[in-house]
Amino acid sequence: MTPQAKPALEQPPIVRLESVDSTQRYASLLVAQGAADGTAVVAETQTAGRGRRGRVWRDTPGASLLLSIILRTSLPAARVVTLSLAAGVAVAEALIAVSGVEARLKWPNDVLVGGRKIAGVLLERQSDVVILGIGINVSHASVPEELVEHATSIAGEGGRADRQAVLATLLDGIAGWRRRLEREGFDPVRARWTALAGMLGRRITVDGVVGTALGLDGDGALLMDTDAGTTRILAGDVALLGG
Ligand code: BT5
Repeated sequence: MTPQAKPALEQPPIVRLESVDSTQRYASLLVAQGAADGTAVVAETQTAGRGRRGRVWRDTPGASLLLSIILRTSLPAARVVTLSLAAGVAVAEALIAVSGVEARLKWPNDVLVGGRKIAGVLLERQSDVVILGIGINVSHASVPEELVEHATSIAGEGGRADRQAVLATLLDGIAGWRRRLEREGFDPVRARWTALAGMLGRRITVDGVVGTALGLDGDGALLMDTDAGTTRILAGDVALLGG
């Protein structure tokens, strides 16, 4: 007789949907129904995918990885935003490990390959629960026609476009980085984020302010060297300038 396999640790549920307006909205309904910590909602397509600041996240059915994860975190409210940086790290690591593409991070929550966006992260809160939304462009069709200059996909970068493998690695990565954040604070995430950042030392503008990206402070804010000295950016949209 072969020895008994160890009982598998209980995995949080994954809810799989064909089409939904937004996995974020669907997840918020599950939160209201008491969904377990770590529950993930994964959809083949969204009819009203959300970006930040009221923007839209686009997809083509079956071509993208679209998910929301419910996190009942023990982090204090002021620290919750660091979860989106941890999620960016987990996305970049999954893309590098599974797909073999050179994923790099752009503050606050973009994942880029060769300067083009391959994935986005959206953190929303529902009272003390966090709903972390992630969209990853997997096959060529996932990139909207009008965004081809600014967006790319795993397949477009010649990577291994295996959605299930990326999803499994990503869910493990998020669970792991979330645990570290809760137990050890932001420093390990900040170190890994910095190592994967593709923008530090570059000239950038953030909502009209021009300067050089320096790094993250202990709260996850972006530090920027500007004419007025070191400036802390808490929220905004970064554009990389040439050079
Ligand atoms: C984000 O917003 O990058 C966060 C995107 C999160 C999407 C996921 S999908 C699963 C879950 N359910 C949801 O409803 N949302 C989450 P932001 O930084 O605001 O970027 C949005 C901008 O990226 C848009 O205004 C477009 O310019 C661009 N964009 C839209 N679709 C894109 C795509 N597929 N690939 C690359 N860029 C895209």
